[in-house]
Amino acid sequence: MSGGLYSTKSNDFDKTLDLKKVTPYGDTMNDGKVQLSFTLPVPACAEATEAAKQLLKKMGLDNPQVVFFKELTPGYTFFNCYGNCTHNVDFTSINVPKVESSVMDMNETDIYIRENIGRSLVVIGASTGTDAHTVGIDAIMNMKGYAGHYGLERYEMFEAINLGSQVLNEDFIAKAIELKADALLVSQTVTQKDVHIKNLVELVELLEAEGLRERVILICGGPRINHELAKELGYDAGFGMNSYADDVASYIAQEYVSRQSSK
Ligand code: B12
Repeated sequence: MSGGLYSTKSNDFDKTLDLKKVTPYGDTMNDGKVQLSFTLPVPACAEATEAAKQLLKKMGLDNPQVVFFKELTPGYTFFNCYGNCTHNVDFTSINVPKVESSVMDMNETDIYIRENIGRSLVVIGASTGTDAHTVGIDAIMNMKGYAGHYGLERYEMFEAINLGSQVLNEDFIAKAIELKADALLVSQTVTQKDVHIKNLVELVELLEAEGLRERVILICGGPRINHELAKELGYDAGFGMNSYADDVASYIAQEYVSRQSSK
């Protein structure tokens, strides 16, 4: 007997990958399976799970399932759900702007700077404005580094100064002037009410007012920052999640050399 309800054939799953129609992968190709979680401002009850399922349907998910729910506090219920995404995207048509530099490791960057610049580059970093998150900027700058990538403080050819968090843009600029910074590294984690945009734009405006903007390599980073956004806001480069000191150090060194040679 072949096929039917009790078939033991396991090779009849869809295995076709069409990059023009990419959809989520759960157990098998093109099954569209996604997991998502959210909170509804209603008490936990049968009507609440039904409301969650109806929302999933409206989000374009077939076979909506609530697999976990719990009332977190009276009147607010949290849901974990599964569903099959009915949409797809054309992966081949996507082109995302990226920082254009080749990534070197710490030793290669140090050698590159020694040979092409001949002095240490001064880099100042901070998490600015009201942002109290330090782990991101520390990951890039700390001697110990992050996920096996040493931070800028460890490089021989960077003088790296980490000002910490909640640094006012004015104080950041004052330090940049005092230390004759070659590059400024700004970290922004909180994006509620677009506070990061306001803060990042303010820094560019203050640098322009001081006549400093073109004299520094201006970089921002954070979990919700990307190169495209950074460029839009007037930065030279932006780095998001999964970026390391190697990426930033290589970029600064190569950008510095490229600016010197185009002078
Ligand atoms: C730890 C933490 C805190 C700690 C921070 C302690 C500290 N010393 O940093 C404390 C408890 C203080 C905190 C407070 C708050 N937090 Co908080 N926090 C987190 C948490 C759990 C982890 C962040 C983190 O350390 N990530 C690890 C680092 C390594 O990752 P990263 O920052 O993305 O950095 C990498 C890249 O982005 C990049 N990068 C980052 N910066 C830079 C800079 C440059 C120049 C470059 C090149 C690269 C780069 O490189 C890094 C390495 O790859 C996140 C949730 C999460 N899981 O992400 C929430 C989170 C960031 N916090 C959040 C919020 C809302 C807050 C508070 C407002 C909460 C409150 N209501 O009080 C306050 C904010 C206080 C303030 N004034 O800023 C939200 C932000 C939501 C948003 N979109 O705005 C998050 C996402 C939690 C959530 N899901 O709601 N938080």
